[in-house]
Amino acid sequence: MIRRVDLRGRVAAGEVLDLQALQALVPRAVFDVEKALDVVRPICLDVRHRGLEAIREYGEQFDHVRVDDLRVPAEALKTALEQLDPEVRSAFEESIRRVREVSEDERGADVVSQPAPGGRVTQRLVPVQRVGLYVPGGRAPLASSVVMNVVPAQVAGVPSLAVASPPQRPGRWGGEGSEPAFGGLPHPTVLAVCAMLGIEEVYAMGGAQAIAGFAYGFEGCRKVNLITGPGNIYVVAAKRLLKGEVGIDSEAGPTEIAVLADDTADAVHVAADLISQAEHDPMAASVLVTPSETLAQSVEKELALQVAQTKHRERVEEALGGQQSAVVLVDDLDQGTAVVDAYAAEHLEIQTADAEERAGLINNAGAIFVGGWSPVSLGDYCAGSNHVLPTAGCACHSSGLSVRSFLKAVHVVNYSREALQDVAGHVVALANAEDLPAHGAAVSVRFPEAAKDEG
Ligand code: HSO
Ligand code: ZN
Repeated sequence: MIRRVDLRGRVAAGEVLDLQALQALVPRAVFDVEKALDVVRPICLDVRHRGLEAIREYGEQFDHVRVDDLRVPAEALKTALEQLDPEVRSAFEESIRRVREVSEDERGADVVSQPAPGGRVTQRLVPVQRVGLYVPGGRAPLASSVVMNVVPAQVAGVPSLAVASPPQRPGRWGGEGSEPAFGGLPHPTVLAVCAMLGIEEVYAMGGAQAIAGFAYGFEGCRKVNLITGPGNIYVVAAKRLLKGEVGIDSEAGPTEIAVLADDTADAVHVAADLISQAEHDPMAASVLVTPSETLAQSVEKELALQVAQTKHRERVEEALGGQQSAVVLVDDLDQGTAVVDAYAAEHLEIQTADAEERAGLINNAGAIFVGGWSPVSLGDYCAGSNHVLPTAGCACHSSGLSVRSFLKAVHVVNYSREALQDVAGHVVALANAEDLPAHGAAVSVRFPEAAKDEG
């Protein structure tokens, strides 16, 4: 069901596999954003010109439900919260509490430096003023993504937050007509979590049209400065297309889990973790990297047993059987570490005897889960860490969502007369070296006495 890649003896000791070499061995799922750009370009243009009516029409076409008023009424948010299962509500409360605590610890403060007497540079952290948060509503309604987007934005101090999530067809969840009140609205759990977090501005819109709606604004919705949150390939393509018009977080493709494990790992647990992320998407990647033939065999056996029992079996089988998933056998843990570091997984679990030290050797991963008691599922919901993370190797250059994603750093420069005079000669010299004498003049004009002295 899951293929094997045997690197034993194939990579010379000490040789480091680069990303390209590894991509050939464990290729990522095909997620052709370029192609999707062609699909979303006319949609975004249309939304730009026709606004609300265009968003309605695309919603009807893609979400199969006509929504006249995209803005979710306050009453619906209230009802969704009242109807939320109390057990689920208290779980969300704990999830929110943990993510909030981590975000607050990470908020950071302004930094004041004085590189010369009387010369001050302050780095002020300023929240983005208006943010649009996208919550997907496709295969599974990821209400936990509301927490992961909203809480860090609130802790950053973003004053204006709007949420978009696709409208659901009536009766989509639990049989025809079972939730008639929610037809044409985002999933009730998504609405309930918005209500828990005090979000009042929620729109029943999804796909590329929602991203364009946020980017350009439309009747009843002001344009936002930044759009964050995961979505399907059309959402990702629209974000890529409109980047610049608005800010975006990193692109999120199909989910990925890599597990680096040795003989001390529990095969039952490792298999369960690989299946947990495969459950998201037939294109999800589950990769085990180990020097232990024994563990590899036990995990393969366990996968067969657990997959047979799992609810979304078809999806999981497709993900595990895809070229993007593999059991990779390596000569030793050091080679395994180089392999997972080059792969730069969205989620990396390290289940080895020396897990904590080994985690310190990793540079590239969206998030690292250390030891046997920190599974990815914990991070998906309740670790306090964020689950909106870079996929597709983007962990080499990007970070997951955090309070920092919603803050901009502004340098505030404040020099005294004396401090400017002290450095004036250097500014003039550098300006002349770049043949930009007016730059130098803007400083020297302030010190006519000095020019006279020299003359
Ligand atoms: N593992 C997903 C996030 C998620 N899992 C939401 C369950 N709900 C991407 O990191
Ligand atoms: Zn997940």
